[in-house]
Amino acid sequence: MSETTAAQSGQPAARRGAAYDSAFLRAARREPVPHTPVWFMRQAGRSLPEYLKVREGIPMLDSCMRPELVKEITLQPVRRHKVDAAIFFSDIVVPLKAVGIDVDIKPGVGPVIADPIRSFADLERLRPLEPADMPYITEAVGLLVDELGSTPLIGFAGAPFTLASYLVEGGPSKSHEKTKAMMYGAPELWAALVDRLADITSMFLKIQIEAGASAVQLFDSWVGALAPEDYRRSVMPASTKVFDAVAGYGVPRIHFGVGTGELLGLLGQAGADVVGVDWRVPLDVAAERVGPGKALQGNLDPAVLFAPTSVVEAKAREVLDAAAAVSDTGHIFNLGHGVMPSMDPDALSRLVAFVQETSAR
Ligand code: 1CP
Repeated sequence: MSETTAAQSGQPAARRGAAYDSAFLRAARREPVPHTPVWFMRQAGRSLPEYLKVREGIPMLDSCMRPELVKEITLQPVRRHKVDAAIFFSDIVVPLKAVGIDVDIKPGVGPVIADPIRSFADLERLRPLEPADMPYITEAVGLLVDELGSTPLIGFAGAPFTLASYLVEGGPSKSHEKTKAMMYGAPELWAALVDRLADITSMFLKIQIEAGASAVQLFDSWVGALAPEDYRRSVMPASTKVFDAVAGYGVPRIHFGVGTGELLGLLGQAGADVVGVDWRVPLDVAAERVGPGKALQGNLDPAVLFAPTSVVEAKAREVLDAAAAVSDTGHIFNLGHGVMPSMDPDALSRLVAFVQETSAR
């Protein structure tokens, strides 16, 4: 892949796509929109019967390496829910597998790492990612962009802290105890680890953008486990490195984490164009904490989807009203975290229509 991007050569890269004037990309750039755009984190996946059908008998990580299947799964929620953006079907651990880490996604558990990273010697197993390591990603993004037309495709990657947690713990963790033990107790090893992960993540995003993704989201999912000062000192430089690495493309960069109420000011400084907010902080309050010049994404409590439609609509209206109260902030409607497997897909489709119709200008 050439180091010279379209943006660096003077050609506005973000203008090249058919999706440039979509409500989603306009909101991300904080421009006027015909309606508030809406999509859902984890919109593809186990809540959809058509997903369960095409995934039958195919392990999760194998499915991520089959471009035609990735295309079909990515398109399923777009067809069904009429969301304003597609998110590429893959997983945050795919680039780790691509550089040779022994990782598997176990059903009902999540990513499991055979040999966790715990020492400087282990770090050598985290070699740099090259585009040639994942031709299936370039192919799948290309197929999708052709098919999606004016609907934007969001590329994504895991942020250094969230990836480090899986690599150091060896699997999903609520307490992140080994991860934090390394961060506090072996700061030089920690800094080297998150720096290597920042480079891998940057390349994963570049590969998706070069293939045609028109926005990217950095999933800093578990960063809410950190106190602000620890985030600022030990994690933020690596996340900022990722945002800087893809700045030249001119595509919107979204930054999302869970439980980040106390971190929103720092997330606003880390380098993204759009800050994702979970359901714990109303968007008008979040806008104050994030600071000026950023669009916001969020933030309906996913669990609200299990309540009757009238309640879902009342709570969605609260989210729209809170965003409207800060009129110069672009707003992308989303859940405060991902779709849950047990959610009723019809309730999600109704929510999409409600948001698009209620917010129509
Ligand atoms: O067999 C299956 O269906 C496994 C379930 C599944 C799916 C559908 C996993 C395992 N990953 C995915 C796809 C996926 N993962 C997507 C694309 C689909 C979409 O959004 O529509 C995305 C964006 C991810 C990102 C991801 N993977 C995150 C960040 C998002 C978040 O929820 O905060 C994280 C933390 C992961 C790790 C992971 N992969 C899978 C699971 C169950 C988990 C979480 C495990 C844990 O609790 O730690």
